Amino acid sequence: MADIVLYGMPHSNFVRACAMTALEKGVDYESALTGFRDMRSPGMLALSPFGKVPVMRHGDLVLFESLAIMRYIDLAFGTPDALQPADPLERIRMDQWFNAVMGTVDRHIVREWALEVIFPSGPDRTPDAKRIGRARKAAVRDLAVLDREYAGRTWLVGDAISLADIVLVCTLDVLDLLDGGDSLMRDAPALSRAMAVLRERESWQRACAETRVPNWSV
Ligand SMILES: N[C@@H](CCC(=O)N[C@@H](CS)C(=O)NCC(=O)O)C(=O)O
Repeated sequence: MADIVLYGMPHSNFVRACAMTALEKGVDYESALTGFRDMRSPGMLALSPFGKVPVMRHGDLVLFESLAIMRYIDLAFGTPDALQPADPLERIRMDQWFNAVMGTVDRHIVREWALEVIFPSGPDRTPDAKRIGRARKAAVRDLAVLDREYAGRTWLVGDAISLADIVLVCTLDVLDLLDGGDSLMRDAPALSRAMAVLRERESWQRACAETRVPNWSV
């Protein structure tokens, strides 16, 4: 029997971030992958009252919100807190960057750009080009910020991989699926180098293999 169950859509950047965290910690997880339609089912709402994924179950414990899940996995398995800086101030900086990825980078790249392509809001169900244009411009600014932060370093915070790097690589990977998205990374050499290091990790490669879907039209 697997150690934990992870619920979520296979292509969700946050679900993948939880899967990658589990793989970093050597945790055996079962994927209870679900589609958009199942998200509001009574069974899912009982686990996740806001109707969002990821959700994690470990025995009787059920958690929603990626940061809580990833922190829990990091605390409960293997060497506790190995994916978070030991220094308290550095740990606060990790939270800062995690929340910036969750609230800003994800909003521009995933919510306002990728989801506009998948669920077009324009007339005749075509993507709203203006909305996408604004999101793209905002994403360029976000990448410039991240590029400055990674300059001369491998990890966003401290001297080892942390939960902030993990959520970031899972979020920026969405760019590869967007028309013209991958070219944005060309102007961000330090960020590109850091993402390449993360993509070499076995945890990344296995998380992708276990969570990638061939197209997004679920
Ligand atoms: N802050 C939440 C965000 C979760 C979230 O937005 N998940 C998306 C999938 S990536 C979702 O459930 N979307 C469905 C919806 O909002 O109805 C977390 O970290 O778990």
